[in-house]
Amino acid sequence: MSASVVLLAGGVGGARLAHGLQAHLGGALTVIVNTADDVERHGLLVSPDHDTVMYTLAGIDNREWGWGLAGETFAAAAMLERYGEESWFRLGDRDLATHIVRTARLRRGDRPTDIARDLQRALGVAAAILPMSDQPVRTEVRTDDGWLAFQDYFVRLHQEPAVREVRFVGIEDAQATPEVEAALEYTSLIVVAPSNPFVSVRPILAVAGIEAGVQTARSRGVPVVAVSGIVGGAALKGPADRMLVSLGSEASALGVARQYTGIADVFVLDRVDAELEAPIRALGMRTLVTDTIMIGDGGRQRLAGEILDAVRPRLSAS
Ligand code: FO1
Repeated sequence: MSASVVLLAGGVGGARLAHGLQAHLGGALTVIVNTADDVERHGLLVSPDHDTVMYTLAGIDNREWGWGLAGETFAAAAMLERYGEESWFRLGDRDLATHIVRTARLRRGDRPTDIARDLQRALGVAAAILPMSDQPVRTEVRTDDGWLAFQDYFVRLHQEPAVREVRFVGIEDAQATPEVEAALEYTSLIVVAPSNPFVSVRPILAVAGIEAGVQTARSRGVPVVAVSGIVGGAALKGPADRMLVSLGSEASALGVARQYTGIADVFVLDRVDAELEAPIRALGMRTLVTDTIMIGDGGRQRLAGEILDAVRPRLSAS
């Protein structure tokens, strides 16, 4: 298939679907990743969603945890702990190399997009993984005890506090990179990964130029397919189900679909939620009911293939 496909993705769910799509598309896949989860640790910049997608597309990801590297060791982390450094955000020895290279090049003034591309090429990644912008954006969540930086909420506090509000610090100065704009301009299909709508997908769409780029693509007939990360009322991974409730929606595929009203043309939901097809269609979306749980590489390729087949007639036309 010569058509190009753009995937908007956050962490774990996004990485798995990206892997399935890359098996079909290779270099014709471009992943626009959320960078608002980025965090500085021990003086190094860590970009979790980018790195999770990169390691997964390189086939060296830690399948057990859903982040970091397979076969990872933590000798450096143990030494940092001996020096009294915080250790709740665990950085493995090989993962540290990524952050060392990234931080050194940022200090030399290189663009995050260029750094990301070179890291991906070194790992043999076929698809292109584009940071949503080259300017820093940081998600913060408001809990009953006040505002928290994202990783403090997600990792240090184990996603335990109820999230009342989400904000993206720095978003007013962030803009789509030329690479992101070009990807949206020339794509034949846009897929929204089964990532958290609030803290993975929304930050990407909030970057100046990205939602407009998506809508411009739609106006020329490019379909937008969103995949539910909520199955049977529960998130496959992470806090999306609880956030849907605490942020005033509902923990269901319909609650997710509502976040994409006016953006998604097709909504992919799991068989167990088939009774939600009618209310989701009432939002103005076509529906694809299938097994949305990706078990292993085969499951990732299957779901990706079903999405591509669902829009193929339009792909070849555009
Ligand atoms: N998640 C955890 O639950 N515990 C960790 O110690 C942790 C470390 C970590 C290091 C590098 C990295 O790229 C991701 C890491 N994550 C960890 C996952 C990360 O918090 C999430 O993947 C994203 O921020 C949310 O998608």
